[in-house]
Amino acid sequence: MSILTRRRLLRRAALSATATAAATGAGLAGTAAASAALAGCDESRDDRPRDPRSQPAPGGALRFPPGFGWGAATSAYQIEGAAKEDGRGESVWDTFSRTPGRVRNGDTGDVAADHYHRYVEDLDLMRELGLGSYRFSISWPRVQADGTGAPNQRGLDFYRRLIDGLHERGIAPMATLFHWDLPQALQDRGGWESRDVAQRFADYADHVFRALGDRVPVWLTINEPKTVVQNGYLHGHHAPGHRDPQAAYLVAHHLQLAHGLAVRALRAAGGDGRIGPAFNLHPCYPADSSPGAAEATRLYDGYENRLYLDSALTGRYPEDVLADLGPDSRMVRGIRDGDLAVISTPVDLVAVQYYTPIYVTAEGGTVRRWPTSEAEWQQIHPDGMYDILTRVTRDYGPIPLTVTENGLPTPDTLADDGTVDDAGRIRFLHDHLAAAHRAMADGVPLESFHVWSLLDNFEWAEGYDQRWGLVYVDYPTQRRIPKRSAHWYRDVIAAGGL
Ligand code: IFM
Repeated sequence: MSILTRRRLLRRAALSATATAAATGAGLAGTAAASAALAGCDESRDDRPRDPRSQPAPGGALRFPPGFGWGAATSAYQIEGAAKEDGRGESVWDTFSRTPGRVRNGDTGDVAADHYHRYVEDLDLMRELGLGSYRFSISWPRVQADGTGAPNQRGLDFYRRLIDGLHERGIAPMATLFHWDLPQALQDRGGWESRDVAQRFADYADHVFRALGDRVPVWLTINEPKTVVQNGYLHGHHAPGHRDPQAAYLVAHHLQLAHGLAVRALRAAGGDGRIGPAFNLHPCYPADSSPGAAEATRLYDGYENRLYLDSALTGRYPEDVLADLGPDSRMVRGIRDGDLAVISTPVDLVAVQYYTPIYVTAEGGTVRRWPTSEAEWQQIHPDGMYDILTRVTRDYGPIPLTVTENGLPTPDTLADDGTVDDAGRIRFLHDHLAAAHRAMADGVPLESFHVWSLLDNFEWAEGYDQRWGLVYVDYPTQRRIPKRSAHWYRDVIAAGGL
């Protein structure tokens, strides 16, 4: 592995997230105090320079097309709780979060936002928001406790009830098959370092498609393979907590292979569901105008973006990344004839998750250009949304895109009057939606946008400290309280734009 790669691996900021807690059973319509707070807010927490006259207010000039999918997203381990119920098996995140020192405050997803028991209330919240699309994930260990064999009907039944509840409320389900909660039993057999796990994933996907395929119009295969690779296997901040670059890129290949096998499983199962990958993409910019920075940025982009996009959409791994890894790397040695054809099985759409840009120095390190959110890895740069969306369309053609995650953690607190004023989130979402709108005006076939996240939740290694939700969760009581941003987003949806 090259020096540049090594340095990059060492300096790469950790991508990890948050969640927190608290709130009320009152729906959006019922939270008059929160609505009243819409009138006057303190934006001082958002420290970016801005024109003080530019208050984001829905109903302005930026209209999205009729039928645009206004959505919000969650994932199973981050919200469901019910860790030991109805036959659910252990996942790598159960193991990891229960290991002392791995997660802030020793938090676990055992209870999380208790969505498993409160999903009806959460469905009603979604309806009150006016969501047209809800992106959630299916917990593999709920469906197959040990990751293999006959499916657990009680696990599938939960998702059937959730999906039926979405349809009853006019909300389109978008289901992710894997959002990091690998069954621990499969980890014990090598996890994603084992090629066999890709086949196990295809079998699991097949069970899910046969049970739920008639009711889910859009499937996503693997959430952010890059985060599993980087956080799970390079930096060790996420489950399974390894720090092994050689293993990391073999894992990347197996995750991509698993994606392709799942796409094929959906085609084999029949039906008219659409499917695609879910990539967190980072626009990479040179930190200065030197040729060295340009060159280093190109390779950085290869590891961040092209490794996943190129293999899934063109059937080739980027030559510069393969050369940097070297022919003796475990990944390169692990690629077999026919793998790239599987990985690049045609998909129906690509899900883009955008949070932050990356600025790369000639030495292959990174620098900050913009203020960060509470997540120190996240620089706030809405133009990056435009850049990454237009780049995917330019480089890979007019395949339909969906933004399946965009958001930030803000220091939300529940005020005495029962409101949560997250003005920074409103500004952030306004500016990123405006950038997405601009990309659409320039030809990007973007069909939907999902805020991360619907609810405050378990933000992985950050536990419940960071709050990413439109809806505040008061963890001691599990009350849901729509934040000011939830009211704002409801109005955006109702207006069809900004
Ligand atoms: O919370 C995570 C999510 O699980 C995957 N994408 C990034 C989010 C924020 O860190």
